[in-house]
Amino acid sequence: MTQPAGMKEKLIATKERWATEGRGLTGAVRSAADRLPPNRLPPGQRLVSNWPVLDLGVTPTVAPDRWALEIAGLVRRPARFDLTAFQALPLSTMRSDIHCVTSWSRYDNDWQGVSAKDLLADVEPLKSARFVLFESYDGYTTNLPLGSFAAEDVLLATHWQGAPLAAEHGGPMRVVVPKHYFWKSAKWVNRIVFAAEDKPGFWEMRGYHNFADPWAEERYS
Ligand SMILES: Nc1nc2c(c(=O)[nH]1)N[C@H]1C(S)=C(S)[C@@H](COP(=O)(O)O)O[C@H]1N2
Ligand SMILES: [Mo]
Repeated sequence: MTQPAGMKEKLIATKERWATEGRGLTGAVRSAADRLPPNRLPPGQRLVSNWPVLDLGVTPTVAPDRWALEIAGLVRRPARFDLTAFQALPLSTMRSDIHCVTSWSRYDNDWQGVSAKDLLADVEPLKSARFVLFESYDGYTTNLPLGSFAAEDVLLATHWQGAPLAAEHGGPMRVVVPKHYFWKSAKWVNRIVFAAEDKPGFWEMRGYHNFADPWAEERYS
């Protein structure tokens, strides 16, 4: 996708300003019980039925035969999966909600792909691995504690609502981490690095919360 010069910088500057202003914060004080169902919608969020596209304004095109997922760092078995090898991993189906920090949420997304649990069983993180960093084809990065990545509901998704994931939503493969704001769900992932130390990603370096729990309204740092 092409865009006017400076658009990407403008978009980044706007989101940095939102972080400084605390845009969208309700200030509601919530108990731990408030975070559980039936409070399915996190504070300050509104429900949408469409699926907005949010990224740095550039959709990287990756030909399926050039696509690869590299697993690096503190794992017993570092790996490089091409699409065929990746799709030979066990297939999982999951339904989850999306919560974007720009205040929209979308319920009941049906995903298909490889569960983080199955990937972890394949590469075996070492005891010293505590954090993961996702690196994408557009240069985007985001970080998570290994525990968040290892959660039951985390998926390396190739399909949405029964069809291959559209390029603008991260196809051929994106990560889906439902318990965190959606910027933690990296699109077009091509490398996952396991490390002992945490390393802030693109938005985490620009005023956004390092952990990003929507029910605790961890929007900004
Ligand atoms: N590679 C990559 N992944 C990314 C982003 C990005 O710019 N590049 N944006 C993040 C943000 S801020 C959000 S809200 C979601 C948006 O995903 P969607 O466009 O499928 O709604 O992707 C996240 N993953
Ligand atoms: Mo976002």
